[in-house]
Amino acid sequence: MSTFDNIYTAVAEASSGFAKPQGLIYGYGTAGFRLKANLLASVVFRVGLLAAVRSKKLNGQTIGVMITASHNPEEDNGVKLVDPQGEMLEGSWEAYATLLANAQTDTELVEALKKVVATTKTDMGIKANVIFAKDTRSSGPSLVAALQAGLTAMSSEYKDYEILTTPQLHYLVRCINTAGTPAEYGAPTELGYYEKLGKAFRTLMDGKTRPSAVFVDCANGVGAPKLRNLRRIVGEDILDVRIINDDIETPSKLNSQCGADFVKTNQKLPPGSHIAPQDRCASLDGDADRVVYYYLDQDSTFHLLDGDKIASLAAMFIQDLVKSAGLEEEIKVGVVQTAYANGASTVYLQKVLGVPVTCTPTGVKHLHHAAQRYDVGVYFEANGHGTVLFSPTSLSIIEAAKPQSPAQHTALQSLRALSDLINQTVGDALSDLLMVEAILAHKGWGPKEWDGAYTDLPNRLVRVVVKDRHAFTTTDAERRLVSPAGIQDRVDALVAKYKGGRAFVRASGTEDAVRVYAEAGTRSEADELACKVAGLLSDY
Ligand code: 16G
Ligand code: MG
Repeated sequence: MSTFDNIYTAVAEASSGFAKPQGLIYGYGTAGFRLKANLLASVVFRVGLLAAVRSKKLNGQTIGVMITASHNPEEDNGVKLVDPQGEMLEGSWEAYATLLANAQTDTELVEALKKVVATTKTDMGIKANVIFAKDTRSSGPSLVAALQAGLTAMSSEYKDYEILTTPQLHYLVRCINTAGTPAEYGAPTELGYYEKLGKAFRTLMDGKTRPSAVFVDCANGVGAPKLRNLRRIVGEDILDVRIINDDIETPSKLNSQCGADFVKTNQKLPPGSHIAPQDRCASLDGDADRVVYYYLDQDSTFHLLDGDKIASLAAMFIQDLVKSAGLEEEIKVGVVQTAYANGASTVYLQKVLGVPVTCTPTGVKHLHHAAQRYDVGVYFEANGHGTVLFSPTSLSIIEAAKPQSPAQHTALQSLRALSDLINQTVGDALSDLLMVEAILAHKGWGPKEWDGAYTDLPNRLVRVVVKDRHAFTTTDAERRLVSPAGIQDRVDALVAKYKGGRAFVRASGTEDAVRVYAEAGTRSEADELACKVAGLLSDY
């Protein structure tokens, strides 16, 4: 008997209470595991096992587990792991999560667990530390019980932070792991999160008058109570937030006819919004890691200010601050986008602002890693996931810089405050919201002035159900298809017929479908191009 057989026995015993449904194949994808909540107990139990192994592997550093299904309907749920610096689980471990989730019997599970431990050369003698939280879904508590059972079987230490936004959990993980080091990120409490953001926001708003109200649709999810907390700590004298869609007591309302995904997909106001032309409005998603803005113009026409607009606003502002601080030789600002970024935003960033732009495949982890390669890396998906990363070197430069004038002093102070305000672990709707509010206040802009930086090219997104989406493989950051053979040439031939046209096809990572995106000079041309490209897919 090895010393750790008692752990494996405990795992086998506990796992019988969380049997894997027959015939289902689970996969840890860009958003972790996500599906109908009633199919998730066995998966969450096993995520508990893996979280403990991951913590042991990393010398007992704290690992996070978030139970949420983001913008999905209330009957869904999901689970994902957070690595020690608050980033997404390292890519190579996703396969271990999938392996554990698919072990059919208790015996197979123990075998799979032993395999993960052996492959990763994990010392089972190290104490594991895990923290977790959940969103407001009614299935959350039972999934937490499954998680606790997995952690207990592994004799892991753990702490339940109850209901939080996803980015708040990422923040806590980083705070805990950096406590007492030079890179200490903040106080490892929910209050510490609000205080860090609040202090930074007040510094940025120093000398500014309170902007007009911003109306925030919280998707009837966790963002509502948390934004209320944030508003209280920031201070209503400087931040006028009007919260709408904050009913977390009625499960069916979560993400229903509201929230960032609804607004982005339908390009319209959530029904029941009572707003006037030029009011600033924002929508969060169900776990508050995504935000989009929008407004109505004088004719009550709806205008979306999506992730691309937020990235452009942030890049413009930070680039100006870096120049004003006299640091433009030392600190280079760059932007990371995906193929879904509106072509007009890319042109604006490169040609007008003169900042480099990198394109990566869809999914936060890809953008995050690419942004880490810039001194200051602004990354946003068009759908509103994103943040701004300050490299350790740029932070030291900003910290050490000696201002030569009052203007330089102010710029440096603003840069320092921004690096505290913007969540450095993951895209965070609450933090991004404060960033946008602060920038608009500095510029004295309303939504129309912000929107004026560039005009979006008309675009159309179409979802197509195909026989086998896995047959659609891509290259060049998902902008070109490699297979099925010959299809990309046909797409190219269609695109060539439209002036300023662009289109690409990629398999969804979250749904059993293929997505087609098209852009062109006019609305009808964009629709036509998307429709024609979608039409090609039926042949495959
Ligand atoms: C996931 C990703 C999101 C991406 C979306 C694409 C994370 C945390 N989430 O929700 O960034 O935009 O997938 O979905 O990475 P799709 O593959 O179905 O188009
Ligand atoms: Mg989300």
